[in-house]
Amino acid sequence: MQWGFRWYGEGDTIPLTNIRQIPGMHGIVGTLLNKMPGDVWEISEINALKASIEKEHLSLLGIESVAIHDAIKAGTEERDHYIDHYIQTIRNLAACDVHMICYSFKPIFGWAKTNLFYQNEDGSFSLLYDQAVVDDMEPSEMYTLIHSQSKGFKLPGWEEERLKKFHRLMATYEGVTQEILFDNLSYFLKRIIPVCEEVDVKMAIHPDDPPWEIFGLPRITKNLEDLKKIMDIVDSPYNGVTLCTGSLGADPENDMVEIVHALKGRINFVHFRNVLFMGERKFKESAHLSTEGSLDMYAIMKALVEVGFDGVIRPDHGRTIWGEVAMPGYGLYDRAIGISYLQGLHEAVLKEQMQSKGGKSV
Ligand SMILES: [Mn+2]
Repeated sequence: MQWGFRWYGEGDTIPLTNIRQIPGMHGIVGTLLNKMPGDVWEISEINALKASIEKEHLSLLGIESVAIHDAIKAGTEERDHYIDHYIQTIRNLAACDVHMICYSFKPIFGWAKTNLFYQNEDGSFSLLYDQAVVDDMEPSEMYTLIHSQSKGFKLPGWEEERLKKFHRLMATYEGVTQEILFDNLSYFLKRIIPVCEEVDVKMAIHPDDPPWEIFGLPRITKNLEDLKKIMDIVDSPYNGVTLCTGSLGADPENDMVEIVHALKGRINFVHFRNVLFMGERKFKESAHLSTEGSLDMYAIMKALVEVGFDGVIRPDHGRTIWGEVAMPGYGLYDRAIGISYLQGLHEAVLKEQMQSKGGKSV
């Protein structure tokens, strides 16, 4: 496995010099925040990002995300033009020796929470989702809510400017059912995956967060059944998933261990995060430890080792702790604690496995 950390570029409050000091850290899952969906990522821009990371002796392990233009998701007549751009970006990333792209195929809302700074009993803060709050809201109000709580941080996908385009966006997706959205994803994958195979770039689709329908918008990455259907569109290891344990795991019906085994060979990226169920469709993002949330993180790590996962893994959202001022979910401290815990689980699982095979402990 390669241990990674998400980093938003030079504007991130967390310097690479700090990330580098986290034990066992291999590199960064990065992005170009100035790129709009549909833009071609130029080789010079990718190389500049890469150089800034390599200067700190870290590697650029993959991209999160190269966003998909709404024309592709909604299947409008401009989609081929934007798929051509996407293909050029894939080729340019490959030319810069970057081989993994995380993406999502969700209309309008990439992720949703109803409280970005829910105060836990110990004084730390977590992101929280409560369906009851969403049920009382108009979709456009979600932007106002997220923006009002973001403490000045720009949250990807929730920029206030996007709200201005919101009604136009809603119109773009009018009549786009779950079936149509799936067909549009099929069209996209059938065009890009042959290129990914040619240049060795693995795609990793991110599941819905939360993994159920909100505001009546279609969602096609909610559970194992959905993901298997997507894997079947193009049966190739280059058409893979981002196993986001906190996204899929927010639905107690999703058995994470079963999902890992069923997606053997198709998990191209892992987001490791725990959630605590607080009621019907209500949960918060807890600390990573199994004892702090509702997921069995040991069992998930064990399953990943059993299926031979050897890609990039990173700690997902952490709590805001120790008075840190950072983007909600993306502070340094709790993610650093989280990754050390994951590394501990991984080492234990590996050594257990070796001992049970009668081999010598490493
Ligand atoms: Mn995730």
